[in-house]
This record gives sequence, C-alpha cells and structure tokens, in this order.
Amino acid sequence: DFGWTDYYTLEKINVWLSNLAEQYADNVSLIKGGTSYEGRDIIGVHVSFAPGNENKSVFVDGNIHACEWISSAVVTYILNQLLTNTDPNVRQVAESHDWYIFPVINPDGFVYTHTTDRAWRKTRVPHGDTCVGADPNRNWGYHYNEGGANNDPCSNNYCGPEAFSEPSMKSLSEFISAIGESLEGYISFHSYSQILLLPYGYTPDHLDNYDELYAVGLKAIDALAQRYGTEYRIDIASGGSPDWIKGTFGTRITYIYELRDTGENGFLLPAEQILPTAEETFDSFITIFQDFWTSV
Ligand code: 0X9
Ligand code: ZN
Repeated sequence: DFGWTDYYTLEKINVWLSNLAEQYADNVSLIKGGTSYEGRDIIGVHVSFAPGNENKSVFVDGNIHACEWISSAVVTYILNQLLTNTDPNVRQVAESHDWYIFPVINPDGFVYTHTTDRAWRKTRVPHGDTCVGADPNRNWGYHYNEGGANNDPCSNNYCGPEAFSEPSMKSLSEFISAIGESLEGYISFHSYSQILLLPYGYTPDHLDNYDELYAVGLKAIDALAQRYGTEYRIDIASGGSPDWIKGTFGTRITYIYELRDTGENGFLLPAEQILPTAEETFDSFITIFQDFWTSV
C-alpha cells in the first residue's frame, strides 16, 4: 500500500525501501548513509544492474530540508521507475549506471515535521540555549558560510557553528566520500519554486562545465513542461551539498530541483499533485542523463 497519492512517514518510507531490497534482491541493496543527531539511520538503497563491478554512479537525495515533503515523494517515484519502467530509453539510462538513492537525508527534521511542526526546515541539533537546528544545506564544507548563509542560530538559514557540525551531514558526506570517485552525477531534490539550480553559489564566476549543465538543463525543463505544461526556469544555487560534491570530486552532472509549486501551496503541496509532479520530474530526469550519456 505504498504509492504516490499520499505523503508518508519516515518509518513507512524505510519499510518500503527494505521491501524493495527483498523484492529486487539481485539489484537493490539497503544501505546506511549515516546517522543523525537523534540516532536515526539515514537509509537509502544502492541500485545496480551489474552488481560486483566498479560502476559509475549517480547519487540522488531528498528532504535535506524537512518540510519539503514532495522531494522525498519524487525520489521514491524515481527509484520505482528506475526499477520498473519498461521504456527502452529509460532502461538504457537506468541500467548503464549504479544509483545511490536516499529519499530522506534529514530524518530528525522530517520526523519533527510529522509530529510537531509541519513547517520545520533544519536539523534538530541544539545550538545555544534558545534555538534548535542548522540549515543542512548551509552546513557543507566547501566555501562554507560564503554567501546565502546566516550566523544566527535562530535563523532558518543558520549554517551551524562550523562546517559539518550536523552529524547527519557529516556522516553522509563520509559515505559520499567513500563512493566519490565513482560519482558521475548528483541530483538533490527540494521544493518549492519550479527552478533547476546549478552550482556554485559562492562566486559569480561560472563553474568549469557551466555551459553544458546549462544547455542540458534547458532541455530538461523543456521535457518537464511537455506533460502538464509546468514551467521551470534555471538559476544558480548558494552553498549547499552540490557545491561540496562538485568542488570535492569534480562530479560532472550536478543539479538541484526546486519542485512544485511557485507559492500557491508552497511546502504544503496537496497530495493530488504528488503523481503529476513526480511524472513530469522523471521525464526531465531521464532527459538529463540521456543527454549526458549519449552525446559524449
Ligand atoms: O535555500 C536553499 O537551500 C534552496 N532553496 S529552499 O527553498 N529549498 O531551501 C536553494 C536556494 C537556491 N537559490 C536560488 N533560488 N537562486
Ligand atoms: Zn530546500
């Protein structure tokens, strides 16, 4: 009874992941990407259609920001499609690389949005006497705190007392480091604004392969609009996980999606929009990798 007509708790998402690992035992394994401040595992899966080889891979994550529920729903949809979609173009993309897929990388914050405060964004690490949490997308150690971040622990963009002060991001970065040399892509899902974002945010200079990321990004948002007419634009993001991954490993394909909508419902995107959002996003997701991997 897992699908894309409802939002789910962390527990339900994790049960679904472990069921997938059983159902697709040859190709899917459950993995732990790290541990949060409150002691929760960051659970994901490793998908491989050529297991045992040193395959090139793509890392996909959601819900680094706790209140952005549509992001993990889209990530689980993508995972399901990579396993079940029979379209030859999709199969080619899906099976040519390994996938590390983590629907919820800020589990403490995500649980808090279900139990206490639907609008919570940050981690749940106490900082000082009055405020809790740092912005996990300002906590990465590449040009840390060089723009778009805030030093006030009560701010929603608080970068933390130092880079990787938040156990969830520190431990996840260690996991990513272990597979970093294999990474060809990193896609991080957020909401909302309908923007496809490119690194970097700390400098007005363009990164080395800005032009190809921009050109493929245009095709991706064009593919996204085909199904339901949803319009995206392209922008540049500030100081988060993609910057660190690109800056540390030189990963070629790095994007952030800011999913639906443009503010009408904001983070409270109605459940009826999960499926259409996931479908259109998957169309663009496949376009990105088809483009990079068939036009080398
Ligand atoms: O602030 C962030 O980390 C991201 N936005 S979110 O609302 N999901 O928190 C990315 C910000 C990117 N900046 C631009 N929109 N240019
Ligand atoms: Zn976000």
